[in-house]
Amino acid sequence: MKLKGKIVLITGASAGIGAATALSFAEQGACLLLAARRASKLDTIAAECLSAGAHSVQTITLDVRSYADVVAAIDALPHEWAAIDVLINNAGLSRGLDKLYAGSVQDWEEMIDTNVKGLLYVTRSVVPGMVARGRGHIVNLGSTAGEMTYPNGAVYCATKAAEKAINDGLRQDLLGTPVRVTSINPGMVETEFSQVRFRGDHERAAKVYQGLQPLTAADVADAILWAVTRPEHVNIAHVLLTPVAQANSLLFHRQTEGAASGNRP
Ligand code: NDP
Ligand code: 8X3
Repeated sequence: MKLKGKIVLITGASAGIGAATALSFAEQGACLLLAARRASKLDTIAAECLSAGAHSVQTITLDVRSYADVVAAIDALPHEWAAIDVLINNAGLSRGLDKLYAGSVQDWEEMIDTNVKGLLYVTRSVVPGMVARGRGHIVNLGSTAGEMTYPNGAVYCATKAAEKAINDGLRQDLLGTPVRVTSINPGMVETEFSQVRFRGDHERAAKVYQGLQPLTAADVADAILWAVTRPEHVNIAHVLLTPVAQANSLLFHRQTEGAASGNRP
């Protein structure tokens, strides 16, 4: 599939994997709809995308946790932007690392509302149009966390296990249409993710990546671009990518002296 002139909606495009994906699709000449809550960050990414070769860019200030806002944003798209070809359900976050029985209910709700319900809301708003037009591709951001739960992260892991089920269910429900569905499941990627998880505690966030070379957002964007640009009869169901120093959710090889290989800081 060639991306020149194709309409691509990326949620969570203001940072990390979403921003890197926007740039890599911009280089292919795509028309980009960039959605997130932080408008000023989106404006910066939009300008970078135009310089990188995007055909055109629109930003959408949107909190995916509100179904009404998601529906309104999609309904308000001008005619020339309405026929979305590729939806990248990337908006997501983790909050805290706590034993389940001592966790914050507010944190649980934020993760579930964003990573599960937000993904469903955007999918529900965009995919009927893809089916009606007879073309489209949905890419969902999963995680190694959805394949294997780790201590103190049960609720974040549960949201990514839900993503796996939704991805697989959507692919089954779209059977008989030409619409494709892909889950991209990265391991550790150095983005704002840990800053958000630890609410701006830079020291704690840095420890997550200590002693190993994590994936970059561009590495994940590359996998997304690859999945989307396969021939139209090929559906990539899921891609699992990790740093070489990570075997799964639990097992890491860190060069830091004294660090146990399986440590999750
Ligand atoms: P970042 O924190 O760098 O980026 C997250 C993006 O999601 C931001 O653009 C943020 O924008 C957006 N976002 C968060 N909440 C909302 C919301 N309610 N409405 C709209 N947008 C929202 O993290 P990553 O790039 O690392 O994460 C992207 C995805 O990749 C997530 O789904 C994450 O779970 C997944 N992932 C990340 C991994 C990692 O190790 N980093 C590994 C595996 C998967 P804003 O704040 O402006 O709204
Ligand atoms: C993000 C990767 O291992 O921090 O999904 O949960 S991890």
